[in-house]
Amino acid sequence: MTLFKQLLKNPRGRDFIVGDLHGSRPLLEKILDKHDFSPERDRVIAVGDLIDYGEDSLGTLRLLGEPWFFSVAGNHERVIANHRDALAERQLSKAQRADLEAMGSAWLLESYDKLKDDKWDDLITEVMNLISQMPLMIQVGNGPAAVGVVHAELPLWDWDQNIARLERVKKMTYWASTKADPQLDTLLWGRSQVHEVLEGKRPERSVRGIDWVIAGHTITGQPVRDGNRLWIDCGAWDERPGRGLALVEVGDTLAVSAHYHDPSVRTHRFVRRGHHFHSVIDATG
Ligand SMILES: [Mn+2]
Repeated sequence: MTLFKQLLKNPRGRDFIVGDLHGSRPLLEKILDKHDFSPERDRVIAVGDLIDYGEDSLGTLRLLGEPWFFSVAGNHERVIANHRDALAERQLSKAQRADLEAMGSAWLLESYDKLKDDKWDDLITEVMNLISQMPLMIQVGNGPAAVGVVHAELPLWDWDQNIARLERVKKMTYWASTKADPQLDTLLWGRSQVHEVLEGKRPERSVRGIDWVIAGHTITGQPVRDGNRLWIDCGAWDERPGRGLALVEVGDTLAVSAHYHDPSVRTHRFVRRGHHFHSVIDATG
């Protein structure tokens, strides 16, 4: 098993790509209801960071057990894995605990402190089993209409070259290791591309060999597009107005709806024909 996962085109229903959930399973369920989501036919692909900050990290991570739910890993899942041995043995150092606290992992630390050994064993085993099945890149569909999903950003400007690099590392090895891997860390931690886009520094750039690349990781007030790259972390766990969960329906057009806590909804539709994009806002409020 490698860190790349391909999902064949969904013959029966729709595919939705959702932004960083950070424990926001209840909000996801509410928004999926609004889109008449069918667990028998439709699928959800998440951009990672299922855990930390929000109200139900464990419940959100457990979505990975649903046949309709898929996710790439984010840096928050990676940090838990970095401390897996110390967590399992209940031997966290002060520095390790501080690292987890800074990541918003109070949900896990509370159980670490409170649970009896057998219950803690069950919990940390379940958490690590779920995290260790997560890939770092997902491709939905194949051919020129395929859509790529990654947590932060791609280090190489060719989709297949990024896959080739990932495929050198076995999934089991990656999740068992606690060493940083600079070649792969950009996928989980990188912000330089989205910052460049927000600062308007460069002409638009696209990733070759894929129709769209969808990522999260950096909270923006609304989804940000540059070339065929789209960042959709609108801060679902943060209940203030102007934050919310973005959901992308994959189809001939890319329908991107940002559901704010206000609770307004803004929908953009992106049509890609050659190098021309048309963004149509078709609903506000
Ligand atoms: Mn992140």
